[in-house]
Amino acid sequence: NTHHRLLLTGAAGGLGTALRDRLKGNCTVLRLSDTADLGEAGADEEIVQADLSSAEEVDAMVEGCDAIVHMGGISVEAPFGAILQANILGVYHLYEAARRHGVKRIVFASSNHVTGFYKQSETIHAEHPPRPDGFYGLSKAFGEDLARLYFDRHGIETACVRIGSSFVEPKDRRMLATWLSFDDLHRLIGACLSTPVLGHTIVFGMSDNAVTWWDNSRARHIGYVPRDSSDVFREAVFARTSAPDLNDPAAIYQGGAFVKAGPF
Ligand code: NAI
Ligand code: 15L
Repeated sequence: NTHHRLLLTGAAGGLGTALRDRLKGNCTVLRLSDTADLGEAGADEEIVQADLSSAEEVDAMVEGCDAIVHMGGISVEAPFGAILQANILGVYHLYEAARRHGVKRIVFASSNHVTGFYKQSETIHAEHPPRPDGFYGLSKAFGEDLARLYFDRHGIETACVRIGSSFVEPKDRRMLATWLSFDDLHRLIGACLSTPVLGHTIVFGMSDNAVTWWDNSRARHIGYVPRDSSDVFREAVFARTSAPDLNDPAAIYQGGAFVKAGPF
């Protein structure tokens, strides 16, 4: 176990649900939080309901934890007011609580939509400037910068994991490049939690896919080695989808359909 009490926010969501069992091996006690129902606390689990937009609730959620996996928040494009509350204020409240309570390491679920306006014909790495494809991606870019401030000033280490597409299987041709299996997500988080020196690091959350737009060579110190690949789904995905219209922005840009979502 790398940590005693590990907090998982967004625990009722798609990835939170996938991580709930998997993260038990990474801690003694797993504290689960969300606004949505989390059912009964299992063995070695604690449940703390909290709205990320409330500083008080977030403070109580964080107290007593020694590391955080922050999955909570709005996970798709949405009106700015909603993003402001859940993602922008939410991540600020989280880091303020972490600072007050001495939490020293955080894994932040960032997103590939921080760089959604790079082209699918480009390979980018962590030091390319952000090119968010909407308010959602912009809120994740804010979270990454906020995490950098709290590292530089307070020594709180963060892995900003720019998750590609983490689902049971890749749903379309774009996701052949962006897919991250749940097991690789867990491997990546485990590596972020246990590497001796994390610092403030940006890493793309992807499996070992043959087609990729992202270069993780600047995050070698994390020690993440993916074991899954979208390649095994390639034939089936090609068979059930048609060739993309190359004039469609969703086929041109890495963010896919997110580059066209909104305005609200
Ligand atoms: P999800 O939408 O299924 O789960 C997000 C959870 O956050 C939900 O259970 C929701 O109730 C909770 N939440 C929303 N607003 C909240 C608030 N104000 N206070 C407390 N809880 C709140 O999303 P998913 O797919 O599980 O993603 C988890 C994280 O990973 C998100 O931060 C998302 O942006 C990020 N991510 C996910 C990707 C994916 O492929 N699944 C890709 C890129 C990023
Ligand atoms: C995301 O950031 C979303 O949370 C997720 O629902 C997917 O749409 C993913 O990106 C993607 O780009 O496929």
